[in-house]
Amino acid sequence: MKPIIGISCNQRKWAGEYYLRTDYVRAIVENEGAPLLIPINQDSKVLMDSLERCEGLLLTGGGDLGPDFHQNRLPLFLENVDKERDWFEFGLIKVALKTGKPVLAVCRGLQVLNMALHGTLYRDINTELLNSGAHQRDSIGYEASHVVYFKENTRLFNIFGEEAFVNSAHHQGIKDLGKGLIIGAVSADGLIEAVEGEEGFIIGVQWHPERLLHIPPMNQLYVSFIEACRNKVKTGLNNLVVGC
Ligand SMILES: [Mn+2]
Repeated sequence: MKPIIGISCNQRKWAGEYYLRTDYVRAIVENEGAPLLIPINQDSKVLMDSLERCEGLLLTGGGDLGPDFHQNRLPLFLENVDKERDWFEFGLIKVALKTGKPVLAVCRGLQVLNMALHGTLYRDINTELLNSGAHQRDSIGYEASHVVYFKENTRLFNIFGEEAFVNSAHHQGIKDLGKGLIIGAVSADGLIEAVEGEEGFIIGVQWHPERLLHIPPMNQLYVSFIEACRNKVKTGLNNLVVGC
């Protein structure tokens, strides 16, 4: 049996549609996982029952987390905010962490993961982080645009080695690291570009590896995630989640 990977979906509320970029499904299917798309909803029992059937959770990219999730409540610089999606994914990550399932969190997903473990975010790295460099250089994300440097003794270092060229399409980022997380990679300007759990398989990356699958380590990240799901690797961060 292939491990079932729950994937969080986005929505176009005005059109009455849920949607998901095809790259995520391709990255799971081509690496021996079975995707289960989870649409935005606020029913906590539905979230729990959906994830119970999954071996792991893939949190996807998207717009900015809304003002509910920022300590600095000024609404400036927030783009494509969807409050329903914020609370849906916050609910999903809480269930995944509480039940100890492997998590791969991409771009916005990394920010959701960090918030769920009591971390904080830059609302806008270009105004809040001096010399932050250009992280929005490539809005489509099929080409790498800046380097990240991996920390030794991490799962990410084992996959990527010392450094990698990554794509970048974000203007927010991690300010204070969440509890139970360690830094996996930083960019040249010092911004945290990847995190992982102190134990188990929890990985968050600020870039989009599923849009760079032709680069072997990017695909290997998905391979390792699906392997952890198949082996039911437990995380042990269950007592650190916000609202426990
Ligand atoms: Mn970046």
